[in-house]
Amino acid sequence: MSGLFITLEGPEGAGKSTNRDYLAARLREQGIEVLLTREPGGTPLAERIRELLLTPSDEAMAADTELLLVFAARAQHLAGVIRPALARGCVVLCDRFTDATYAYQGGGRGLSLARIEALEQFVQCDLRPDLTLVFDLPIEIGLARAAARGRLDRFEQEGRAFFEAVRQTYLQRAAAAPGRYRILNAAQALAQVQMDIDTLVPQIVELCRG
Ligand code: Z5A
Repeated sequence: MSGLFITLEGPEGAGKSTNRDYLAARLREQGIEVLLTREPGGTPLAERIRELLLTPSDEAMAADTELLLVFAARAQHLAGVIRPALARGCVVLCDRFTDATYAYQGGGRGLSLARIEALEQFVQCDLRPDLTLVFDLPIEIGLARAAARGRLDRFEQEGRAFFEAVRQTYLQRAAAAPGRYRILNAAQALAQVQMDIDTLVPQIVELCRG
């Protein structure tokens, strides 16, 4: 038995966490076993790495350090949570995964795609998401939502060009592999975004049962 690996991606404040919970509820109504998780994080050790990544510090973090920490957390998460859940036949709904590395460390920081691809292969072997939902919105709207929450984390302190590169990287990756990605307009009212998710639920149920 093997489960289904679904990732939710997008810039800050796009509604990934909110809609991950919503999608989980819709799938559970169909009798599907769902595991919710997030990156960076998802296990106690990976959550400690998340703290290192998100907490602003006087010592600037080198871009390569950031990349390696992201993949170190991912290796732990895969071993401890994602692979076991998929092996049990669960649908894993993961708030961010390696597309975020391409978007933030590749697009945002300008690290080479070849380096990210090499680490992706090393850490994940052949595991890739079955489906990726990209919650897309103009960065000003997302940053305003994130700012309304209070103190900004280390990434949220970046400038506009960084977030525009993040957004464009997501859109380019989705355009290059339309079979795996679904783009949702996350600038709409939440109720409308969730109606769009509702239209995806039958496809996801079919993938689970197929
Ligand atoms: N990162 C990385 O660099 N490389 C990697 O490989 C990975 C991650 C995996 C942590 O991610 C950081 O790690 C991230 C990239 C980096 N950058 N940052 N910061 P995170 O997922 O924890 O952080 P985030 O993207 O900032 O999460 P977020 O701001 O919580 O966004 P969200 O989950 O997409 O949104 P939300 O919490 O569901 O909603 C935010 C607010 O907007 C909330 O008050 C909602 O009620 C509201 N909301 C949501 N949807 C709507 C709509 N449609 N209308 C109005 N209001 C809405």
